[in-house]
Amino acid sequence: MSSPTHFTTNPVCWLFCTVIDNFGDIGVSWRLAQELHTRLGWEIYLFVDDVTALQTILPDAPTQLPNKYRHIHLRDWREREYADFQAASMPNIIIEMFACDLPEDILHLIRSLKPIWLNWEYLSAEDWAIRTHAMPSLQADGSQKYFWQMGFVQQSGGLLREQNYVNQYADWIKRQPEKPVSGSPISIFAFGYSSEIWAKWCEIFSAQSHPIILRTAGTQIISSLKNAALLPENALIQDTEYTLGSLKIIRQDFVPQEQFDELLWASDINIIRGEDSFIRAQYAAVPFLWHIYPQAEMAHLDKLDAFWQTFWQHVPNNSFQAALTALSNELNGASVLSTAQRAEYWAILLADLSEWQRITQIWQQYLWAQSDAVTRLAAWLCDGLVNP
Ligand code: TRH
Repeated sequence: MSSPTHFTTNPVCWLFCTVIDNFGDIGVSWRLAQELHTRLGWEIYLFVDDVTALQTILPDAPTQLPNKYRHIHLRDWREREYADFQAASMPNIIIEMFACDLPEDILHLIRSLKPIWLNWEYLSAEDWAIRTHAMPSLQADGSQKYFWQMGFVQQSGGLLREQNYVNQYADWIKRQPEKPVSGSPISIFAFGYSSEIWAKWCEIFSAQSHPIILRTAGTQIISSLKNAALLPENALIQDTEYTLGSLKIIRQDFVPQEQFDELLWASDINIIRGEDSFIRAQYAAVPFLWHIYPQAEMAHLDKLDAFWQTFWQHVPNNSFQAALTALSNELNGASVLSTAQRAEYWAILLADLSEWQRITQIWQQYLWAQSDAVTRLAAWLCDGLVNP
């Protein structure tokens, strides 16, 4: 793995984020900005094209740019068009989040200043992503851009994890009262994309002999249930709860990003989406299913497969594998189960939540045994200094 050869102390980093939709782009960018500042002491300029997305996950974020918020300089920009870098300190490092396209004056600046230039890529466990991690790519103008590939293995760019995450998690666990051995409802947190699957799965949940609480964040699951006529149009607008047989659906309002982990820690099952929520759910060591961001021509299915293959390489082969695979495939549009199969697979998982939890704990420990993405980035930059 080659790495760039020039770096200074107290670096200035410009980070560019395009909000394509939803909150994952800004969610990951904000976490990265915070980590680079608090851990490495870098001065960070976060260029963001949709400050309202930032406000959804951080309600006290400023509405007017430019601004400085929690030690991060926030600046306006538009992909390929312009970036407000007036009076900004010049960058030693430029990070494009998720292959966004920089405006010409920033490219001009890269040619003249020659900062370290990274493309911080979408999360993938696929082989090609691991192979291309930290590889340089020569641009037409002679500049060098490096790929940073987040991932689940030591050879990848790693995952974002705050230094105090493990302690915060342990403190929270300690503060929780003992759970009653039986009788309490199974609590599912679901934050997913629009899909017909939600109505089908809610029908299964509503027919269980055991009570289930489904907390759902965002608008897409509730809209999907209304489209399928499982919920009336006026449900979960004024009221926050709706009951269907054994299932109580609760509308979960958005919480600030720093409180998001607690939602995941407090559940018995998390069905999450995107990539930031997905990583946080894995750290929570609570049984999870991943509603992956759907891509054209079902390209997301390769990514999904690659993740589960990596997971099962590190978690002992388990009687849950078939049920989890079948339900994960159905959730993500790779297959359609019959009602009987769907009910049977859910019955397997719900019957032994402690076993499902045990395997997610093994996976959590596997991830925690590895260094996080910011530690890897710092080491990579340092290595460039020592071994030019
Ligand atoms: O919201 P997402 O599904 O969005 C993204 C984008 O669509 C993007 O274009 C796509 O490429 C990417 O997914 C894969 O992604 P995710 O990971 O679920 O991000 C949600 C963020 O919102 C995450 O940082 C957690 C945060 N959040 C809160 O802060 N509070 C909340 O209550 C909830 C539910 C989420």
